[in-house]
Amino acid sequence: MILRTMVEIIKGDITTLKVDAIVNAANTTLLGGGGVDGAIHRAAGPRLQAECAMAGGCPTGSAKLTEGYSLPARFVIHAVGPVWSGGDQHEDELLASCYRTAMRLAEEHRIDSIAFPCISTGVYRFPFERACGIALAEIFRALDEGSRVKQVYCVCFSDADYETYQEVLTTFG
Ligand code: AR6
Repeated sequence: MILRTMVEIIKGDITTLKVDAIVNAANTTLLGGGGVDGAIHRAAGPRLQAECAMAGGCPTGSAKLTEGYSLPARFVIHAVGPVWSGGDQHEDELLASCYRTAMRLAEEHRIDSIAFPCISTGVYRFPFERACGIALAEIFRALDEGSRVKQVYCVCFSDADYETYQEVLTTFG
C-alpha cells in the first residue's frame, strides 16, 4: 500500500536528520526544556530560543513553526503534547491534535519530509503503545486526505520503543 511506504519508523537522534522539518515535543511556554526539546535547542543554537520567545507560547494540542537554524532540518514544528493524567482529561484527542496540526503546518509550508518524535511519551508519561496508535492514525489520515508530504519518519530513541512502534504499524492496513 502506497501510504505505508511513505511512513517509516526509525531509531535515532531526531536532531541529526536532514529533513524539511523535525517536530519538537515542546511545552506551552515554547522556551525549551529537557528531553528531545533540550536536544533540539542545543543543536539549533540560541537563535531558536530567540524566535521561540517571540512566539508567545502555544496551547496544548497545537503547534507552531520556526526556522531550524543550526539544525540540518530547515524548520522545527514545536508541538505541545498533553501530560498523561489517566486518560480522562482529553489526552487522546489532544495528542491527535498535535499530529494533525503539525501535518497541516507541513502542508502550509510546502514541506516534503517530516520527522516526528514520540510526543508526550517521555516526561509527560503518555502510554507508549497508545501514543503510537494515535500518531499513526493521524499521519495516515493526513496522507489519505491528500497531504503533499512525501516522507514521514517516526523517530524512536530506544530499541524497545522501536520494536513497539513497528508492532503497532503492522496493525495498520
Ligand atoms: N531524538 C529522538 N527522540 C528523543 C530524543 C532525541 N534526541 N530525546 C528524547 N527522545 P520528552 P514529552 C524521546 O520527555 O514526554 C520537555 O522538558 C524520548 O525517549 O522529550 O512530550 C519539554 O520541554 C520520548 O520517547 O517529551 C516538555 O516540558 C520522546 O522523545 C516535556 O519535556 C518524548 O519525550 C515534554 O514531554
